[in-house]
Amino acid sequence: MTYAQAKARFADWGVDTEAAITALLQIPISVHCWQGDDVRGFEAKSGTSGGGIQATGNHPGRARTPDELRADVDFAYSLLPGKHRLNLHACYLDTPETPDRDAIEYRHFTPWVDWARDRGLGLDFNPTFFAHAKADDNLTLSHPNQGIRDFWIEHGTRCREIGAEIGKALGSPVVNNIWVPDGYKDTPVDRMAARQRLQASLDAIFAAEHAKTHLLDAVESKLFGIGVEACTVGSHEFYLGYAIRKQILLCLDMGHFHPTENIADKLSATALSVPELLLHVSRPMRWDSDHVILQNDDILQMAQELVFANLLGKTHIGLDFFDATISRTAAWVVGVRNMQKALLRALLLPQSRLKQIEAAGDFTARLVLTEELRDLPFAQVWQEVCARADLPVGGALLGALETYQARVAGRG
Ligand code: RNT
Ligand code: ZN
Repeated sequence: MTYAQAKARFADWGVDTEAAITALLQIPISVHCWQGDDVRGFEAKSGTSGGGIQATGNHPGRARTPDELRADVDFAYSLLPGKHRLNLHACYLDTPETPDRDAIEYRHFTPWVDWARDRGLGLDFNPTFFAHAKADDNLTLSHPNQGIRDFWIEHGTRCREIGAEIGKALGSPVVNNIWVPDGYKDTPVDRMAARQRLQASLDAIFAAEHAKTHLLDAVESKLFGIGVEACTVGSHEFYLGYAIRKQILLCLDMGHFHPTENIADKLSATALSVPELLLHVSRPMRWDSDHVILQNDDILQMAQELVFANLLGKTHIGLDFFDATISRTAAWVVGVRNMQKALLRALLLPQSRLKQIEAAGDFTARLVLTEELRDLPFAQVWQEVCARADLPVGGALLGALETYQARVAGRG
């Protein structure tokens, strides 16, 4: 089937494929830098991630320097339709200096800003509350020791300042997302004290005002992590309440809920009470929250909710997975493309007709049509998007990914 034929099929349903393509190309995906090097970062003494998260595998080609990581991301972007963002973690600083986390400054990140400006890209940012001696017990902002809390408060405060500077320099607000690993392996007897300490530390970090045109604050909840099975201080209820009270962004990571929960269902429910949302699009599998995303029902439903609930304008879509058993650049390209394909499919559905049928109470028609619509020729529209941008699909995509992987495989 040609694109013209597919376009006609969609037109039969009242769907304009050109409008869908235009809308898709306006949606930036925030690409997470940490897939490129297995969440190691570029601090003098960087090691494994800790904090209940872990990248497993030893595939050749891990980026060892900021220059290598930038080259890898550039390559990934070159295979993606549209214009995207880069999501940096504080431990990815690019400087010959060796500041501790409580001493980082904007100037330690300016090579990233210059790189982003050259390419017209936006950046996002995250404080790094893990992989550090002061986080070895998986307690940071909720640590019982005031000195340790102060260290991490200083880190969080500086990250907001750095994020605001970056946002100002690039003319695009930086989403600064706070995730802390804080929690307990076994059942605590004083959850309240831990949560009060986390709350007070967050209040201290958020005390400074930054222009929303430069910085958007987000907080990310979690259910559990490795070694933090009994209690996560920053649970979903904790951060939902906190984000509403502070009117900041709530970050929903798709890997951070019980496996039978439907994260797509949470978008409309939370969006009514927080100003904007941040998504960490991910794929949980058993105890791991961070597999490369597939075109599975979870992702399709997420994209459909974003489109049907009219939430694209108030949702920042970021990816969060790390797989070190495959080509890291391929992981990025497949992950971003899957998110884009899911969004395109949602944009190509006859939304108003389906909503009318549901409002009329005709659930039979809703079932029949939603299942029949799965057979529409979405693939031809995606291939058209790629063809117009001169991007490979299918076997040609694999070839391009393998060629680059072969070039980086010799990295030690
Ligand atoms: C961890 C959180 C968090 C991290 C990144 C590296 O479970 O999902 O977002 O993955 O900050
Ligand atoms: Zn996350």
